[in-house]
Amino acid sequence: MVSTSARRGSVSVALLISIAGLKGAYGGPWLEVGDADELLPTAQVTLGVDPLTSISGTIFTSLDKDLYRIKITDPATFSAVVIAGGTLTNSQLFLFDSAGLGVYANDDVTAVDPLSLLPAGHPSGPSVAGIYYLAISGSDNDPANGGVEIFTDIPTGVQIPTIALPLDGWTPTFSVYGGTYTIALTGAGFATVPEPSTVLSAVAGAGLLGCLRVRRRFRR
Ligand SMILES: [Ca+2]
Ligand SMILES: [Ca+2]
Ligand SMILES: [Ca+2]
Repeated sequence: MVSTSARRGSVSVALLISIAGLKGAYGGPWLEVGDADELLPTAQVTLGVDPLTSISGTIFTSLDKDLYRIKITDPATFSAVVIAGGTLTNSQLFLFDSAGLGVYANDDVTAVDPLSLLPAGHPSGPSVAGIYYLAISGSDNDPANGGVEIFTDIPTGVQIPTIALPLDGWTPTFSVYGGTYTIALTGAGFATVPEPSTVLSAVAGAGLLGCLRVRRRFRR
């Protein structure tokens, strides 16, 4: 005979496994779906349960740029870095606020490091939590407003905005760089979180399944 505490244990384990499964399905990385667009109204919206730990995708052609709608959950620890291993060898990262105004950007980390870093705790970094847009391109496709570049186009280190106008296009520069990338993130979340009812009903469904399994075992 199965004791009450053993039954409770089985149900708890079933629930924990269900919740862990849901987290795996929704939380963690975001993988580019098709090709992310490059302008605010059509930016790719990340969807999932926080935290958002990375974004992976591909710069398909010399003119491709990818713009993602994300959330910054903790401005103090927010950071974004293109990690080694992708085939996009000369990346650029740009962060915009919810209105499309430039926050900060980076082409290369150092003169000898072709990857890009938006560091945590930078004075020009984000100061409030909320919706932001994160863009990646191959050097030297740069974001612009009315054809004027939004950031200081310095080759290394953090770039700051030079105009307070929103992203409405990109410089028509032909980049020789393309390939796959992964941007590791801290302090970030998904732009859109699934309705709690969806998650709860999935958890409740899994929990009910666990209970039924226990009951079946109990009857044996
Ligand atoms: Ca792309
Ligand atoms: Ca794109
Ligand atoms: Ca640039």
